Amino acid sequence: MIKLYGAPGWGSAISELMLTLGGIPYQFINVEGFDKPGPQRDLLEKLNPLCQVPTLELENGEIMTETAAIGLMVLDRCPELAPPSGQPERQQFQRLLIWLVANVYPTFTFADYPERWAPEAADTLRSRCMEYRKTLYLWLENHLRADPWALGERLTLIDCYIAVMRNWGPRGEWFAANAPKFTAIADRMCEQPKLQKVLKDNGII
Ligand SMILES: N[C@@H](CCC(=O)N[C@@H](CS)C(=O)NCC(=O)O)C(=O)O
Repeated sequence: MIKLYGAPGWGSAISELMLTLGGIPYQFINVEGFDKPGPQRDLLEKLNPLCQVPTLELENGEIMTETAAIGLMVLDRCPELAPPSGQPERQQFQRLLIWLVANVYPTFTFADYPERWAPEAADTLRSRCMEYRKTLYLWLENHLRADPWALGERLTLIDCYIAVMRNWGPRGEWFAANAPKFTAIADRMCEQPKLQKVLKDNGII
């Protein structure tokens, strides 16, 4: 079975939602506190030198990281979690998947640990990243169909990011006021019967 190293509510929740939607079994290994020195970090660092979650150990012992790559692996097993090739939604799915991890996710890398990158200007780095992230989310809002899912009629892996990221900065109240489509999608994800346990385990509902 896949071993999924993660921390409740963190990025590992995105991959948990993906695997759960795909009906792919996994064992969750809680490495909460991995971002500080200690046994959890020692364990995770051996598997993933970036020491990030999610980190997966696949059935064949291979290590898999990066939510987008995990998503592509899930799609190999469950193609119905993306629009079929040949439909225009397919390209938008591909674009948004990479766009999220290439643009939004790095703002967390820098803003969550600003003292790592700019110890002399940590507060400025944190607040600039947050302002930039808000502009990214406003762009995304304009590219969401939300009828009812991000890409239209079909629930896709993009919706997994939305459900988890709504709880991260700038947080739910900001999204509700500024990104109604994003909020509606996150709310819908929270109602999915299949996802109730994983959402609860991650403190999302
Ligand atoms: N590009 C990675 C980013 C993963 C990531 O940044 N995860 C965060 C938790 S939400 C993390 O582990 N941060 C710790 C660190 O960067 O040191 C992905 O898409 O999986």
